[in-house]
Order: sequence, then C-alpha cells, then structure tokens
Amino acid sequence: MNGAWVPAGDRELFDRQSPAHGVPVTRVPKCTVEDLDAAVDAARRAFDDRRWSGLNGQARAAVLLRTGALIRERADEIAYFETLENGKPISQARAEVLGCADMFEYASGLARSLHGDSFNNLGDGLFGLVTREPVGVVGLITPWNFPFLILCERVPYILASGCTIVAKPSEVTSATTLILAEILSDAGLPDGCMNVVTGAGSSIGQALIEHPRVDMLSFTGSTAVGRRVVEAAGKSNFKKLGLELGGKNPQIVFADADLEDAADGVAFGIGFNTGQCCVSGSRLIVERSVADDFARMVQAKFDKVRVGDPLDEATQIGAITTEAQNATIMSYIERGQAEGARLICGGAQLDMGRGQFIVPTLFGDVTRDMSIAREEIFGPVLTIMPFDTIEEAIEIANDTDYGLAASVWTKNIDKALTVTRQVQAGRFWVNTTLAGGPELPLGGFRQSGWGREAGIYGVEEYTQVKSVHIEIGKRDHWVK
Ligand code: TXE
Repeated sequence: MNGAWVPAGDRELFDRQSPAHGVPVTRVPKCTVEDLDAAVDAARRAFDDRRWSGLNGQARAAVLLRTGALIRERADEIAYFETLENGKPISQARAEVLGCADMFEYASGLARSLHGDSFNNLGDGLFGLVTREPVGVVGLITPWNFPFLILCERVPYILASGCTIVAKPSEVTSATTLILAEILSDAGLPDGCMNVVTGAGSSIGQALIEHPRVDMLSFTGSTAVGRRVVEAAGKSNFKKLGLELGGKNPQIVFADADLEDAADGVAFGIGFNTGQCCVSGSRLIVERSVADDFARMVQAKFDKVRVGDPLDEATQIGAITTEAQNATIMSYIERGQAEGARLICGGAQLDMGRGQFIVPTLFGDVTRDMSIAREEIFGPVLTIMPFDTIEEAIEIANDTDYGLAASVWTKNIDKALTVTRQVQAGRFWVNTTLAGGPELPLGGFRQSGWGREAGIYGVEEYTQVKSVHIEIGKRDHWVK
C-alpha cells in the first residue's frame, strides 16, 4: 500500500491450502474496511497530484517495460505460487506468466501511442480536439481461476492510460497479486499507483464496489456478483464499470472439419485449467452425421490426457481450485444424470490421496433445457448436441444468456464466416480455441459483460474523452 508493505499486525489471517496437496502454502491478512480506505486514499492522492498521469508516455512506457523484464526474471517463482494456490499445472502457469510479461511489453507501446483526434474541418474560425484522459482511480477485483493472467490483462493497460489502482484479488489466490505490486515498485512505479488489499469479497470487495472515491471498477467473476457491482455503482457514484462475467461457450464442429484437429482442440478447450475458464468451450455442437464418431474421438483424448499433481511437469490437468467449486461441479454431474443426460465418460473424482481432482467428463443425449447445457459449470464437463443444418447450429449456439466466446471447426470458408458473423460472442476462434495475446481484446456480448480488456480497446476503456473547441481569431460578438 502506497509503495510499502504494511505489517499484518493483529489482523485476522487467511491460510490457503494447496488444492492439490492439502497443505498450507500461503497466509495473507484479511484487510479491514479501514485498510481499504487507506488504499483508496493513497491511489486518490497519487492520481490527483499527477505523479503518474503527468509523466510523458516515454516515462510510463519505461516502467511497464521494466515490469515485463522483472516478471520474466521472477517467472519460476510466480508460476510456483500460482500452482500452489490455484492447482494449475506448473508448465501452464509458467507459460501464463511469460504471457503476462508480454502484456506489459505490449502495453508500454500503448502508453506512447495513446492519442485522441483533431478536427481541422470546422471552418476558419474553429479548431476541434478530442483528447483522451485517464478515468482516475480504478478498483480491480479479480478471481481465482487465472490470478496472475487476469490481473495482467488489466494492470498494464490501466497504468498505460495513466490511472492508479486498488486491486483486490480473490481471497484464495492473493500471492501473485502481491508479487506484482512489489515488482511494479521495483520497476519504478511511483508510490500509491498500485495498492493491494487482501481479504473477502463480501467485506472489502463489497466496500470497494461501493466506494465513492473510486472512479472505475473492473470486475471479473460470477454473474451474481457482477449484478451487485452494477447495483453498487448505481447506489454510490455511478462509477464506470468493466465487467467480465460467465460464459457457456459453444464449439461448433462441421463434418468437413479436420476431425482429428477438432477433437484435440475440443478436449483442450474444456480440459485447459480444469475447465475453470470463462472462455471454456463447454457446449459441443456437432454435425449429426459425425456426432457419434466425434464423441468417441474426444473420449479417446480424455482417456489419454494426464490428470494429476500440478507440480509434475508432465501434468496437463491439475486440481480443482476450491472445495466449493469441486462440490459445484460434482453436483452438476449428478444433476445432468438426474435430468436424463447420458454419461459417456468421466463423471468421477480422481483419488490422489490428497487434494481434489475431477476427470474430464462427457455427456450425450443432452437437451437444450437441461441445466448442464445452460449454466456455467466451470469444470471439465462437456455436453454434446447434434445439429443438421448450419441454421440450427447457429440457433443452438445463440440459445444462451451468455456471449463470451465461441469456436467453429470447418474447412469451408463460407460456413466459417457465416457462423463467425451470426454467433454472438466477444471472442471467436476458427479451427482453434483459447488462442490469445495482448493485441486482441477480450470481453463479452450479452450477460457475459461490459467493455473490453487488452489491445488498444483495453487501454481506451480506462480513458474518457474530452472535446476541446478552440476559437481562431476575433470572436463574432453575441451582444452587438
Ligand atoms: O466468484 P465470485 P466465485 C464463476 C464460475 C464460478 C462462480 C463462483 O461459474 O463457479 O463464478 O465463483 C470477489 N463484492 N466465475 O464464488 O464470488 C471475490 O472475492 C465485491 C467466473 O469464486 O464472483 C473474488 O475476488 N467483490 C469467472 C471475485 O469477486 C466480491 C471467474 C470473484 O469471486 C463480492 C470466477 C462482493 N459482494 C468465477 N463477492 C470468470 N469470468 O472467469 C465476491 N467478490
């Protein structure tokens, strides 16, 4: 906070157990509402005295570049904490951390190229400018599924715009957010520009979304809490909002696709991060003529994928991050069977002697009204539905309240483009899935959220525009 560590003192502590190993791995304080106020004060002062937004783009870019370099230097350490707290495979965690360094390096360019517009066509008497200004103090609430990646899809862009930050990570995965704050300080970010408060969503999270001196709130998490964020903004100061919420993302596979590629991509799309991924391809929609064969191909991938200890370099699917999430996933698996879906494979927990693991699960005979076809499960659970025509595939894909992501697998360009145009989703993949990088924005249509993160759109999201009208020459007087 304000560029320095604050001793935990007599605050209550939260002990985090590794979800894969069942032993305590980290301990963070449960910050109080007074701590949050102090963090907002620090961010407010740092924004209002222009110690960051008043720097030129070159100086801001230099801090972001140094941050990228320091993340690379500490990549193994960050990845290790990420795996211990979240349960994701260590090789995946390392790749994510390096991707995060790239986010900072990319955003450093945006700090220099961010600009507005000019109007030289308003006649000889008037010149118009549109300038971009940072929104102010940004509250940043992040979830536990990608603690460092989701943080780094936002922080570099927020800082590139000139804003200051109060971040509240998920209570179960706070370590790497604290590490990032330390790195930013080491990289030369002025004190007060990045503050972290750890603790529960229901206390300091709620206080942050209601805070009258926070100008913008970026929230990534459940749709239920997203609704509270919108209500809190309305009841407090109408703070600007960025929301990335749930998804129930379709993967459409046509018979003319490279089915081997598609089966691998579909397995990856639901198995990656144990399906605890807002953009997981959890609804498989397959052309009927190949549906049974394709289900067998996906099942073969599931049978071979390596589920296990996330600290093992060979592991591809690690632990379920929280006991609550584990229970949620298992209850959906039971509900799916009770509603009449056919369990093709999986559906069970893997007994490793400790920790919580669920093997990839595939359901057939699924109808659109079933809860496993409609609700975000956030686990390695895939449903298959057949289609006969492209129109039907698009209709099934759009039959959801969400609109975060979608994939289409076909070698026919007309089908690929028709589906891409007509399926409502903020991120689209053609013959691939879950690809991404700092250039392409993320965000949802419909109830999956508001606004976009990353890319030029990501930095613009944290700015507001000002129109400047400049009179040239002698004024034509109103009072003659
Ligand atoms: O999310 P929460 P949970 C979905 C997924 C999952 C479900 C529940 O379906 O099963 O949400 O997960 C903070 N005011 N996603 O319960 O509670 C909380 O401390 C302010 C999808 O963990 O939304 C954490 O930092 N903040 C999603 C963050 O919100 C509050 C990723 C997310 O937690 C708060 C995670 C409050 N009243 C879950 N209550 C995605 N889009 O990737 C909680 N928080």
